[in-house]
Amino acid sequence: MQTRPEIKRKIIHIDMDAFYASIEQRDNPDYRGKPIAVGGSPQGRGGVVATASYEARKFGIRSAMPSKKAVQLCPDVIFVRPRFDVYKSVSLHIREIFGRYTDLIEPLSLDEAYLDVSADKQNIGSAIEIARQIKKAINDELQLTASAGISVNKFVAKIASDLKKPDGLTFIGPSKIESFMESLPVEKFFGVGKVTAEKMRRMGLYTGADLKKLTESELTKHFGKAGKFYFKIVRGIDDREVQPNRETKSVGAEDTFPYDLTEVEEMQDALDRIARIVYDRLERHELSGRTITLKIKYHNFKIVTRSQSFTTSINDFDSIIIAAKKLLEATDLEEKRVRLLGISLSNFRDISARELPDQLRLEL
Ligand code: DCP
Ligand code: MG
Repeated sequence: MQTRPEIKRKIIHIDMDAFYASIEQRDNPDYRGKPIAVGGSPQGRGGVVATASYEARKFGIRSAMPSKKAVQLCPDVIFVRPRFDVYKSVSLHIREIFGRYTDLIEPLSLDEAYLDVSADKQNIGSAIEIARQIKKAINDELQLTASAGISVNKFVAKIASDLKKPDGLTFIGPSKIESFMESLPVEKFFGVGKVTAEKMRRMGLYTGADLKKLTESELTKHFGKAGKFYFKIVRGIDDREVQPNRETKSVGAEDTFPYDLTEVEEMQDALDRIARIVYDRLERHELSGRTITLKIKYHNFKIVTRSQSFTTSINDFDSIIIAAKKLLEATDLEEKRVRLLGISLSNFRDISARELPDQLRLEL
């Protein structure tokens, strides 16, 4: 049963701590207590780090950082090859644990999910107690730690789970939400990526309290549809329901041209515009994908798609445009007239261990 938004809900957001790295440290005693980076390579051949152990984070190593930089920060860092099949099975196990308390589970990635426990299966009633039990089960059954955020809506629960990592449990009750939102830096607001944050800073907007001074129409004027959301969220209002089975499969954008493109330079310019839209959407949805796909429709309506998969997920503009241009170069562009180009990202952190890294695929 889905609870109606106007009824006070109990939402838990669970996020595993240093997910890939903790699993590798659990399964290999040699890695325990040491700085490890999952993904990437010591030679720094263009690879990026998927995640780092907490020991490695002390040196400043972070997700999506080039391996080369990681080695500079910590020469002793140990690079570990990711084992997606293991991460996937741990993920299924934690979802099974969540399922003991509620069926309203919305996974965001392998290591993260929202739970609506307003009417929990065991009639425990207290969301804090349920979160405690979930954390204990994860610890007992998987020897891993998770952090939990508890509140009356998704937005606040998600921010809360990040506040006391690792092994944290943070409850933000209804009476504390507004002051909490006011003190929150704008970067933390859902959908505020680097570009929007910079724009906000230029406008003198640094915290929720600053955003709150603007009217709904002012916010919409400057930030479009997102402005409407900021207006509500800064007042602690987030009616988004926990949606079980909702899994975003891909995020992309495409463009049909007013005339067929024949010059490679024109196609590259078009890709640049499309990549910016894709980047913007990924940021807005806080997604990063391991597979990029280029779609080309020729003047005769024949469609070709080409994909490349990476060992770690990407979500930055440079990686998207570089990969898209490479895929375009790899197609036969001689004498081709192109009507449409599209770029999409898929295989979000979540999915498929089956894909081989750097594999090039041609589908006709
Ligand atoms: N991941 C990835 N590429 C990224 C970010 C993350 O492949 N750019 C993978 C590795 C992470 C997992 O997704 O282990 C979960 O991502 P989180 O952002 O939750 O990061 P961690 O769980 O590693 O650390 P934290 O304790 O901060 O949640
Ligand atoms: Mg995590």
